[in-house]
Amino acid sequence: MSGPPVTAGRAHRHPSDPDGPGPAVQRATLGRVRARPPYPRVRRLRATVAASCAALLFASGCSFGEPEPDPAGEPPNLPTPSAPASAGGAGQQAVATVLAKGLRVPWGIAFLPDGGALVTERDNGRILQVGPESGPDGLRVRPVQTITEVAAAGEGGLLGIAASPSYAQDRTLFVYYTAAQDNRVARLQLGGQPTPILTGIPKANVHNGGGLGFGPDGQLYVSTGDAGERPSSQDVKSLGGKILRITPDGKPSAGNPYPNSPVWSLGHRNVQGFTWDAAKRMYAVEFGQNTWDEINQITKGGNYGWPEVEGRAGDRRFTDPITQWATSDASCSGLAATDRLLVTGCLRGKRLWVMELTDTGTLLGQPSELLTNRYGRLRAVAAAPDGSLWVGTSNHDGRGDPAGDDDRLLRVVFAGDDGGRS
Ligand SMILES: [Ca+2]
Repeated sequence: MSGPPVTAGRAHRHPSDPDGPGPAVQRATLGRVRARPPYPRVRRLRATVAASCAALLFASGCSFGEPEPDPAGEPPNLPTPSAPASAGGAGQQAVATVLAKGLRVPWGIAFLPDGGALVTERDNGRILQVGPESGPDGLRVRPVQTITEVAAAGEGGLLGIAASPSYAQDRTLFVYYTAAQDNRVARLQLGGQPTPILTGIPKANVHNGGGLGFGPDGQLYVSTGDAGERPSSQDVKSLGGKILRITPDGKPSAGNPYPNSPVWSLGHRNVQGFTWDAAKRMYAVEFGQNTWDEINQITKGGNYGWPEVEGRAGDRRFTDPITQWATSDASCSGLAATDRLLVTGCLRGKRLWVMELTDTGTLLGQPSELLTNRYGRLRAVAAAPDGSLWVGTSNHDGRGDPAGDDDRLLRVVFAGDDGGRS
């Protein structure tokens, strides 16, 4: 089937962007990127010059992008594009296509071996299966389970979701949610009851953390917030304001920095997103108070300063962020890595920030922004098995200005200037 009629840049323009970029393309600045094997078209990106040197041509997303070949997993089964999916010409390109519409505060995304994904909805506690089959509006969206223990309020609700690294065999999922008394992590198989494996994470109307994901070491990482109790972030005995590392049974992982403790790093205010790069370095995005939002490289036992400091402090007791933004430009939630790029989705900033990593895990050049004000508030960001990024809007979260088809799931593909020809 074909995608909807293409009026690029209009049909999906967010109301907050009445005088946004022209109908076809949006220009943004991004590091020069090129495709390289084994992903001959767009999958792997490699920086060749500093991040601020090249213009990136951004095509808005009303047509459906052609799925890219994927040696590692099945790509989404998207409709055939009815028009070129990306703007032509020289220079680097990123293309956004709308994968799904009509969601409500999509928060976590976990890809499954069949190329589809499970997506949590924060406020109604539902788990949606998105794809791999397509429907009239993109990928088919089907509610598959509601977590009835979820007590959604404020920033709390059904938050992160992670699939077991051996999901194809064990069909096991992990979810992070706000319950009546706490935030907790539970294990479940679809259709079954969730079994809590880690409870007692502080909850509040704000700063509930919620990130969940398996690291390259096979351990389950959990990011929490201070739940408004600032001192908890520096208290090793509290689960608040931490990144935790546990086994799939909820026990502290072997090799954690504190004996019999799930704490992996501390001094966090509110971390909702984290990821690992190709060199297995961990990064997390952090909401600041009212000055600096941070990207931190996370190390075992690292202390990231909250509430003593915010942003770069040069205080030897604490680890400084690798980059920071004013909260008005950022307030970012999801974080994903694709090859050398680190991408975070921002709520108040209504954009993606794209960072290019060096071999040592520092930033090359300055972060670049994409999609600014185009889709409203952005939250979930996840790297799909086909090398694209999935991005969820968050315009129904009570702080946004929803468009008729919000919330949306987007697919973002970065392409080199030799994309499709190398
Ligand atoms: Ca900090």
